Amino acid sequence: MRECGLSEEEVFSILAEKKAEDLSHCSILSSMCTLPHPVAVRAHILFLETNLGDPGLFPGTAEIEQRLVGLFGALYHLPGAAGYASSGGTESNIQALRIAKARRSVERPNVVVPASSHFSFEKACRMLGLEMRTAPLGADLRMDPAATEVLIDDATVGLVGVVGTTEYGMVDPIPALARLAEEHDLFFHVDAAFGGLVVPFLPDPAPFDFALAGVSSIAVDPHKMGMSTIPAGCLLVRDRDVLDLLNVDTPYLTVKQEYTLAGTRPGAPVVGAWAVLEHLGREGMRAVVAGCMENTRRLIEGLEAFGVERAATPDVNVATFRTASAPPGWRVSFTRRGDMRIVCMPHVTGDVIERFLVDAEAHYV
Ligand code: 0PR
Repeated sequence: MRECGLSEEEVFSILAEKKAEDLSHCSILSSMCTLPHPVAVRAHILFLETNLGDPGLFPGTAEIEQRLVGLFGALYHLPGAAGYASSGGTESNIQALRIAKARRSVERPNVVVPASSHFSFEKACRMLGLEMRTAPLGADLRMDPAATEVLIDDATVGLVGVVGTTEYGMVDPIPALARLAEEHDLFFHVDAAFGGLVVPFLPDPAPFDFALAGVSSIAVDPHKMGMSTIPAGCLLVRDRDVLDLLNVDTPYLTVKQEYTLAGTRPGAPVVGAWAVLEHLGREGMRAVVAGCMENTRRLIEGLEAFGVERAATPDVNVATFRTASAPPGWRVSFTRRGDMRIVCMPHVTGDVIERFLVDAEAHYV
């Protein structure tokens, strides 16, 4: 650290230079994050210094966090659902598996996750000493319930299904998995980090939420399709008591116990997330999702017209293609199987897709 500080202008000139090195969202087709909605930015700035880790000091912010939980509870057909705002899908998934492990004491516990699950489950299992059993997918790239059941035994404490898989944008057969969870008394966590703010707004939404009796918890990330500022996730649980399994004493805070993973927790993105969803309402979210799905279809049809085959017909706005090369100048990603992957986030507008298709024609045809 410097002995004598730089002037504010000097600091900001360095920052401006570094910011200019970052990619602009105009060319980013590989991200599940997007430009924050202006309403999120405004709310975020207003609550910059708030800390949900000591909620008694920020009761107004804490109230908005609980309203966000209430909003998701209502959206997921359980208005009384409990939960809290996390830093994103990774934390929500870790916490869900902590609950699954704490709920049943068995020797050498295991959890069953789909082969398509996000790598956060591997982190969670390593941290928690859980054996991770990977259930194969069917030809449709969705978790196969029959092949899943084979992996369940007396030491299985948790089951995971995904709504909007990271790589191919598929929705697992949650009703069949929920039945399995009930039959085997498993904690069933639905990772809807991405799809939780897509599927409810589709014209014919697949059932995945608390309306299914076997669903125990749901992860959803406002900092993905919710257009909030980063970091904003949310973990919802059917039964409030399971959160208490994670409690530790916090004697000198304004609350005497906490079940969250992080201690200090930013209020700003949480308030931003709530503000956007309140502002847009279901109607606004349906319009955002319809636009993203339309762009996904347009992209798939456009590339197929150039002879680039789709790798899947996705349930959400993730388009994948059987090609290992992308038109220059665009930031796309590639799946573990080597397919090109484009996430049609809100910043990937119709104009962006058309510009991409012009470059794609020159590249592939
Ligand atoms: N669950 C699912 C289904 C996810 O897709 C992700 C992240 C997570 C959990 C974990 O969420 P957090 O990263 O918020 O903890 N999916 C994206 C991915 O790993 C995240 C991402 C976003 C990656 C933007 C790159 C990027 O530029 O691909």
